[in-house]
Amino acid sequence: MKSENMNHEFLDGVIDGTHEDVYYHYGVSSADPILDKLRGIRAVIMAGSGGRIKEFAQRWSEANGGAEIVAFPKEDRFITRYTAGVLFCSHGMGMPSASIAVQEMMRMVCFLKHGDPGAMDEVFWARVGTSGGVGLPGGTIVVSSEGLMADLKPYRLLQGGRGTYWFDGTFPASTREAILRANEGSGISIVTGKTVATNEFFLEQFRLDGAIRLETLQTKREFLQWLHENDVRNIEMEGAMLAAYLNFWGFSSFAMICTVLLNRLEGDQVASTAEQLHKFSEDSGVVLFNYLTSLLPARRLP
Ligand code: R2B
Ligand code: URA
Repeated sequence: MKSENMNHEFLDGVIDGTHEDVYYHYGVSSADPILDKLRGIRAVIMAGSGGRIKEFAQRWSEANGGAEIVAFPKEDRFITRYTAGVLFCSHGMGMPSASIAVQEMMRMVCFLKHGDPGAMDEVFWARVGTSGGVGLPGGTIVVSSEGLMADLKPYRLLQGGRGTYWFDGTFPASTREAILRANEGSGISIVTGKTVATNEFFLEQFRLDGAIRLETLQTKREFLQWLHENDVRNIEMEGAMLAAYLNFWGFSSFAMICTVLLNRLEGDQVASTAEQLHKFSEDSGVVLFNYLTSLLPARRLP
C-alpha cells in the first residue's frame, strides 16, 4: 500500500474515533453498528446495476451455507449487500458516478481494517460489467490489462485552472493471471487486453446512433481501428478511474471483468435478445465466482 497517498489528515481521526466518517451515498457512517458486521471483509465487488448486486449476493450467500446478507439502509444511489466476506456494491454508469462509490468504499475499507496496510491489501476489488467489443463478438469476456481514456492516455481530472491530475490505469498482472487460471476449462471465451473507458456512451465511443452525431462511418472506423491496433479489446465507462484510484492507494489485487455485448466493428446498437444478454452477463458472473471461490473457498453446507 502507498501510505503516503492516503488522506491521513482526515482518515486517522476516523480510525482512532476522534471523528466520524459519513459515507453519505451509502447512508451509513463509521459510528454505525452495522459496519461491525463487515470487519471480516475480503473483497469488494462492483457492478453497474443494483439488480446484479442482489443476484451476486444471493449466490455468494448460498455458496456459503446461507450466510447472512447485510444491506445498507439507503438505496436511492447505490445498492449494497455484504455476505460471507464480500461487499457487493453497484456504482451506476460512468466515472463520475462510479468514482463516488469507489472513494467511499476505499474510506470504508480503511476504517474497517483500522488503517492497517497489510489487512487492507488483503482485500480484492473487482468490477464486473458490460462493454462494447473492439473486434470481439458478443459473449466474449475481457479481463482488462489497462484502463485508458478515449485518447489512449490514462485517467485524468482537472486541477482547477492549474492543470491536470494524472493517474496510473494499469491492472495488476498477477490478479489477471489468477482469474484466467481459476477459469481454465470453463469453456467461456476469455481474452485479456486494454480497455477504453469513456465519458459518454455515444459521442466518446464514436457511435453514429445517438441523438447527436459528430462522426462519420469513415472516422468511426478509423477510431475503432486505431484502438484495435493499440491492443484495446473493449470499451466501457468506468475502468480507467477504477484502476487509477486503486493504484493510487497501492492496492495489489484488483481486476475488471467485462462481457462484450456487441462487436463495435459491426455496429452501434445493442440489439441482442434478452436471452443472449442474460447469457453474456451470466458468464461474467461465472468468471468472477470461479475466481472468488478460489480466493475465498466457499463454505458449502454438507
Ligand atoms: C457499460 O455499460 C454501461 C453503459 O451501458 C456503462 O456503465 C458501462 O461501463
Ligand atoms: N457499455 C458501453 O459502455 N459500451 C458498449 O458498447 C456496450 C456497453
